Amino acid sequence: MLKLCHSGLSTCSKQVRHCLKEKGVAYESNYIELWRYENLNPQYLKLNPNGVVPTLVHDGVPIINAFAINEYIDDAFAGPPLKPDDPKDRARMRHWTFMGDDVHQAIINLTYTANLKSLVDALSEEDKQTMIDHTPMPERRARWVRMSGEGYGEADINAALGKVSYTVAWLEKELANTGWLAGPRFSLADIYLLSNVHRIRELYPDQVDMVAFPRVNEWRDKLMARPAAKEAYAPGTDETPPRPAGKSVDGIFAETI
Ligand SMILES: N[C@@H](CCC(=O)N[C@@H](CS)C(=O)NCC(=O)O)C(=O)O
Repeated sequence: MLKLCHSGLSTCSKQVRHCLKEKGVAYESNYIELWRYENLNPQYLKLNPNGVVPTLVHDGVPIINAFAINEYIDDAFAGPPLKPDDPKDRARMRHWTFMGDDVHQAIINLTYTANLKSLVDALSEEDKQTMIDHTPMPERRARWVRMSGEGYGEADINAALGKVSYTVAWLEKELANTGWLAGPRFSLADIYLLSNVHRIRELYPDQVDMVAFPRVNEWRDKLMARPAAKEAYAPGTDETPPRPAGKSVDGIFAETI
């Protein structure tokens, strides 16, 4: 009835897993292995034409885009409310999701450079082209073209880090108000930004330095201590058993999910 198509490492998948676990909603896990390009499988593209994770499928209806999914979960299921009551706080919650999406673009470039470039370099030229041809979103296709060639250079990395600094500094200021991002209690805004801060801390810990950003660190620690976050962020969360390696990208497209 409720199926989540997601990937363990993906920041956006963590947001939805975290939300489902905060609400106490059970779901079937359908693990989409990004490093094997299962997100570009024609069967999956029918559910999510952008070819990204996550996708929630409820009663056969696909719901896409992590924040839209989380609002849907909060609206459709019982459990603790995860949206603020006050409309001004709701607007703030949505503002933070836009901030989260913005910084996520920078984080993708940092993640690709740190974690993915060597995997792309290992693909055959044919597989690289298959990837490019099958990536539906123009900006993602451009990223694959870039990653198949020289990748991101110093200027790109500095630009991405500039966006990260801007966002973290604003978070530090915002958290002076209530200790949460949108009003007097924990909300979907906290879930959304946590995954981005978590990734920044993994890749560039200096960007969220304890001394310069004490509130961001305190907020992150208190969120990560929540049982739902512990489950959602645990390595290998909800993964289906590993599939055999060594197939070409085209071979993977032929499989159903
Ligand atoms: N917020 C958007 C972004 C989704 C997104 O960027 N997902 C990443 C993982 S965090 C992905 O699937 N990347 C695969 C790719 O770009 O090829 C959404 O939820 O639809």
